[in-house]
Amino acid sequence: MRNRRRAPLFVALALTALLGATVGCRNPNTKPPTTGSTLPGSTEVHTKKVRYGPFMVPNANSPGTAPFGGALMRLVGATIEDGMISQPVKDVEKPCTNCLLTRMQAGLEYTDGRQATISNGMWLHHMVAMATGTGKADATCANAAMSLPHMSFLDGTITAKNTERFFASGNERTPIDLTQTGSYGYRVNAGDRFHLLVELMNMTAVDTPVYLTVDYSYVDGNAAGFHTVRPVWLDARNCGTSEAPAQTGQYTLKSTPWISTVSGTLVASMGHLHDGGDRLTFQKGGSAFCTSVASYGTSPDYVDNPGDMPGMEHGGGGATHISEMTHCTNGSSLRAGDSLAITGYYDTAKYPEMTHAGKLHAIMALGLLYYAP
Ligand SMILES: [Cu+2]
Repeated sequence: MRNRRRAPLFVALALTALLGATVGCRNPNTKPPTTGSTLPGSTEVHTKKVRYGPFMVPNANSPGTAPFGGALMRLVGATIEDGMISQPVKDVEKPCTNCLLTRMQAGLEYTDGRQATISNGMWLHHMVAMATGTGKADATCANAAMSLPHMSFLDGTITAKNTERFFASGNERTPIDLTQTGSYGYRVNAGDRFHLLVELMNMTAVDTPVYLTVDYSYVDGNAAGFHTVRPVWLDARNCGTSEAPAQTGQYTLKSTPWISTVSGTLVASMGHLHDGGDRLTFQKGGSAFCTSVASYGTSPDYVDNPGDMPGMEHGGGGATHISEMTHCTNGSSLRAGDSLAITGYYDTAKYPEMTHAGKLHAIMALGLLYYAP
């Protein structure tokens, strides 16, 4: 059980292997699928799945792998548990350039393309996608004294002032669809750089290579009638690891309000909680405009294999985990001076929290909101 791969090999793999996979277009009457843009101004929607990795996730009995043996994480009070990998990967593949991303959804795949899910012992614990480029700045961390998500790349050219967190996923794999209330997309310019924070967990007894995937939909950057959105990351533990200590019973976690400096339209939002979480609300000026509700075990992929790893305490015995978080479409207006915030609601009588080594697993309460200036 102790034959885990060493970190340097892994880092080399992670940094070099960035592979594109399937590409398609939704409109059947057009040219063969392409990853590039079509005619300038075209509203044709392209889809592309990008596979990132492979990431070798150590078996459940082996120490987790993280940069510098987890020293950076310990420095900020976080820990890397057995059977986990936590990996910043900079300059990863973009699905397109001079385009607008209209939909994104993360996934996890074995090297043969099969889906890797809780039911077979693999967790897409977290992924965060970040973009560096002209006009990019992290709304809620750009003015913070330090921002760990940005610093973790150990690259002075990646800062919260020029790099923004624009997409994220937990294991529930909530899709972001920016076209539900209108023609919106997240802009990707030719010079932009994409980076990922990847955290994966293995509950099996075997070191397992997997790819993180993102299914992107996009249109040309000048698509007629389309507007650009900006992301706002609202987090009860913002600019750090996002992790907070778990409590028991009914309790809430709140973010620091973000005061908008722009006016526009609220387009979409979705929350992320850990097991034990019931719902997450987004507030504008103190009143909720979106409730992102957690559902548990709505598909067999989110139910532990009853036979998994006795002694692994993350679940086991057929426990259910968060399988969906509601995605909100908003449409209401945003004005300069408005304050935006989130509140995460936990209820451990309703939904058990996960434990590890006899202790409650850290929890999160964060929401990602998109507005069109
Ligand atoms: Cu999380």
